[in-house]
Amino acid sequence: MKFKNIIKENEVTDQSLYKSRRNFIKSASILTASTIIGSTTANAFEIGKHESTNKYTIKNEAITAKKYASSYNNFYEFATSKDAPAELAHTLKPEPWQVEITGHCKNTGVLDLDDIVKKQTLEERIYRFRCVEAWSMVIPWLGFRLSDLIKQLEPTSKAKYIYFETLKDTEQMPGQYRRTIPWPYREGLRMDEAMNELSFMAVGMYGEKLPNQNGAPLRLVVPWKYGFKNIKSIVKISFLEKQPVNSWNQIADDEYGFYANVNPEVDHPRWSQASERRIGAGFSLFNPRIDTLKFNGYGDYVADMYKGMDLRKYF
Ligand SMILES: Nc1nc2c(c(=O)[nH]1)N[C@H]1C(S)=C(S)[C@@H](COP(=O)(O)O)O[C@H]1N2
Ligand SMILES: [Mo]
Repeated sequence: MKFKNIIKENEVTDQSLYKSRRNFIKSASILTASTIIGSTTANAFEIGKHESTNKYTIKNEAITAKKYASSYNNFYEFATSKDAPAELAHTLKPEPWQVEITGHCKNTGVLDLDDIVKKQTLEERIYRFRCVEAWSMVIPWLGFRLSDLIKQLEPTSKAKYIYFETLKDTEQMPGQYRRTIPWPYREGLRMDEAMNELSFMAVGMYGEKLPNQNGAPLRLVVPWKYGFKNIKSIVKISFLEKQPVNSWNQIADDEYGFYANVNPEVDHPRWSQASERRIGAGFSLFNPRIDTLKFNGYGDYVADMYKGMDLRKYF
């Protein structure tokens, strides 16, 4: 399948881009449990209390309130503290947005994000999110399966890995003046991981477009892996033959692996991964740490991909 509507940024007006973006978010919201929309102002509520057609829904765990998910962030392109990205990320301009497709696939080129999204069926997925720093959240994402996008791009048999890059632009992302990370931020997956039914491209959360600080307008969500794999504000996707180097692995390869599968049995060299702190679940006294689950609780979907691999070596 070829993309019919590959248009350049200057061939459409900002207004039409804006309108189509509004439309997909609107129609996407209709597909989701309507109560989710109420959660943007309310505190965390029980997932079990509203209807969800989502087979991935997590029972007996509250969705993290949006105010926490959108104000406690890791986004080094703006700052290294958790609260600063929400204050600073207004300089990012997520509309219009284009994504370059390169490497071993048939449909290389520059695609407008609106055209990518128009071809997808948007759905809501409520997933656990576990940062390597041992905090966690439960987030209702809005987006589409990464495998659906990959099928449209038609990778060749040489494509063994997929590689993502974040925008590099000091005007939009002033934190890039500091060399905290060799910019741009980069992440990769093995092709079978990318095709897994859990791998998701988010364009929204809590029934709305992604806030800038959460990686607008397009980010990866791989819930069985540590948070740093969930690369934000993606501008480039490449299909590669060899395993690429992801940013955190490049910075400290003894601390952050390529796989980064959530694993309570394999500690970070500087702290335990056996438990985690659920953000927004109350003050520390009433907010005991909870046990971290292997593959973040998604083993039924993903464990087979790592059969026979030493997860201490491939961490
Ligand atoms: N481009 C980019 N993507 C990124 C990061 C970043 O600094 N830059 N931080 C990662 C880390 S460490 C985490 S925990 C999550 C945080 O996502 P959130 O702010 O939406 O919770 O984003 C990941 N994706
Ligand atoms: Mo993280």
